Order: sequence, then structure tokens, then C-alpha cells
Amino acid sequence: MPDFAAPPLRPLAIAFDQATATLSPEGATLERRMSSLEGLFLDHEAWQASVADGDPVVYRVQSSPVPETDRELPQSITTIEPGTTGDELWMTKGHQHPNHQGEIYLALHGHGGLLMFDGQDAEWLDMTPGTIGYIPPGWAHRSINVGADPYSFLAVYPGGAGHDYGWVLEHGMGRRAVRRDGGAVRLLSYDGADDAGA
Ligand code: M6P
Ligand code: ZN
Repeated sequence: MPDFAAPPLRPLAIAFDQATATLSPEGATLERRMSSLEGLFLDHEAWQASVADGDPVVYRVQSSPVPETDRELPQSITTIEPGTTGDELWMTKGHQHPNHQGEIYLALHGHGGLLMFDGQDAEWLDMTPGTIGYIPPGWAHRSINVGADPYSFLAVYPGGAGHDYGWVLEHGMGRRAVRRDGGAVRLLSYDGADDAGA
């Protein structure tokens, strides 16, 4: 059901600081530590060891004050730290929108990948500063830091889109991004068995 309980916001200017990739005024900031990515990395033992070894922050999501309610159009900036677990590059949890609304991402800093999966096909977009990645309706999406520095991007999405994380646990994301021995980024099939094009 659409949520008409909260009145829409008044028109609002939000200061976007390009250099620091921050929004002001800001809404909620979410910190995702390694422990919150349970069941997502292929190498479960490496994941467990990382949780035991300080449970590092993998990414942060800073939201604008625009609420996640129907008809609103919230924004957020996500910053993913560089790193690997096993040899899998650090990434967001990834989610599907329950009602299959679209979303756009704008890369701000660093070097990322936008992995999308519709349950059958996987797509990979290379994300460098200035790239707008379009996420069509029905495509689950995950962002991955493929660089040596933090990767930041701005997201704009329908307020009622929601985040279905169970979909990703059930269906996977089609591909995995790994870096072996400091080499080039490779995309593997989701079971990690072999190389796979996006
Ligand atoms: C982007 C948007 C947010 C999302 C965040 C982190 O900023 O898509 O809605 O929450 O990335 O991704 P996830 O929710 O999959 O952890
Ligand atoms: Zn989304």
C-alpha cells in the first residue's frame, strides 16, 4: 500500500560536496561491517576470520533527509572501502526492489563496478567518476570496489522501492568479482567455478 501517512517534504536544497562526497543536511548514516555481510562472500572461512579480526567497516551509506516513503525521491551516497575477503572484492550486500522500480547511480570517486542480475542474465557496468549507471526495473544490484581507494557513488531511487536482501541470498547475483595475487579484476560465475563474462 502506498504510504500517504507522511506528508511530502517542502522543496529543499541539499548541499552536495563533491570533494568529500557528503550531503548536507544529512539524514541517517548506515555503517555496514563485515558481520552484516553474512552468507554473501564465497569464502565463508575468510569472512569469519575477518569478522573475528576486528569486524571492519566495509561501507557506509549517508542519506539525505528525504524519507524512504512512496512518491518521495531519496538520495544516498555510499562509500565502499577497498579490500578483499578471500579474493573477492569488497561490495555492498546487494538487493532487489520488491516492486521492481528502477534506480540511478552516479559514480563520484574511485573505481567501482555495478553488478546487476535479473535472475537469469548478469550485467557489469564499469563505474568511474561521472558515469551514470542505470538500474532498470527488475534487476537486483550490487556495487563493488575494484580500485585501491574508497569508491563513492550517489544513488537516487523511488522512496517506496524498498530493499529485498533475501532475494539476493536466494538467487545470488549471477557473478562474483575477484582479484587474485594483486592482478586484474576477474568476473567469475556465482559459484566461483570459472571465469564468466558479464
Ligand atoms: C545505494 C542505494 C541504497 C542502498 C545502498 C547500499 O546507496 O541503492 O538504497 O542501501 O546503495 O546497498 P545495499 O542496501 O545493497 O547494502
Ligand atoms: Zn536499490
